[in-house]
Amino acid sequence: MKKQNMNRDWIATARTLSQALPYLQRYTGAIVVIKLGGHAMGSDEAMEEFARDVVLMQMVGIHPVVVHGGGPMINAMLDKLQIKSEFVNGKRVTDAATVEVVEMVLSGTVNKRIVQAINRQGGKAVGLSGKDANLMVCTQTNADLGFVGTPSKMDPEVLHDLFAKNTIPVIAPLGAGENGETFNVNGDTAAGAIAASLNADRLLLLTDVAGVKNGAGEVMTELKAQQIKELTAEGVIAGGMIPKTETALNAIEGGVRAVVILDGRAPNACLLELFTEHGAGSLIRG
Ligand code: X2W
Repeated sequence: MKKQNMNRDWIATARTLSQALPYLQRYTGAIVVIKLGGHAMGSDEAMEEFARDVVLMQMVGIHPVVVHGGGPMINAMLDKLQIKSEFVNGKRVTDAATVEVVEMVLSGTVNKRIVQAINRQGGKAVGLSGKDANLMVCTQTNADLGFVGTPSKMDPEVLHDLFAKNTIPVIAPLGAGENGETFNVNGDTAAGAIAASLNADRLLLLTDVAGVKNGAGEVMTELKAQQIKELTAEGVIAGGMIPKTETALNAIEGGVRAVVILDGRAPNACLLELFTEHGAGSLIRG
């Protein structure tokens, strides 16, 4: 690289850092819950970059919480074991054999991959599921879905303990039932319930789409909860976006300040959202 270009690069880097100051000040002490969906979990390099962003958030005074999915990874393991699986309204019909595989994949492989990636970037992550310390107790969602749970009683104390120790919680979306059952919880639903229990400042839903689109197919950068309701009634918000916007509305009603739906595959998506004027994806407020 020529010296002149290099100077320009460094000057731009310094300016970027300087311009981030108001955002850094705004988020000091803030709780930011990040939902990392299975479809947004890419290569090892992408995971490394995500982990670096999470560690950076913590270094500047944010309390990040990662809640993850892993639907595609569960599908791959069920295929290998020749267990058939189907979804009804975005939720996996989960029998006793399936829930065992779900827990093995989510609490095992997927959770530990994220924990390890964060620790390799110099952070201190601890993996847990909704079962740990009674974080997320569930009831059965409906009998036809089997062991699919709806969060019914949240106890986020363990998360506050981890914040006090500068430890980053990484949470698999499983919950215990009152009778000792293991429940499979949709990752977005779990992230929304956890964010609400913490009265989080932000819930970032990292997906594989750029955000909520209007009738013309353009991403809407800011929306009110009421607009979401109208766009859903008009059929503009449809399909796979509905569980995301429903999670956003529930989270906001539950006390989360704002929810952002954004493309987790975009480079440094979380930093772009939190630390620049530009933001990323669709910001939803009450
Ligand atoms: C999900 C849990 C994982 C998940 C499942 O079994 O696939 C239910 O459907 P993504 O990657 O975020 O979609 N649970 C009840 O939500 O993963």
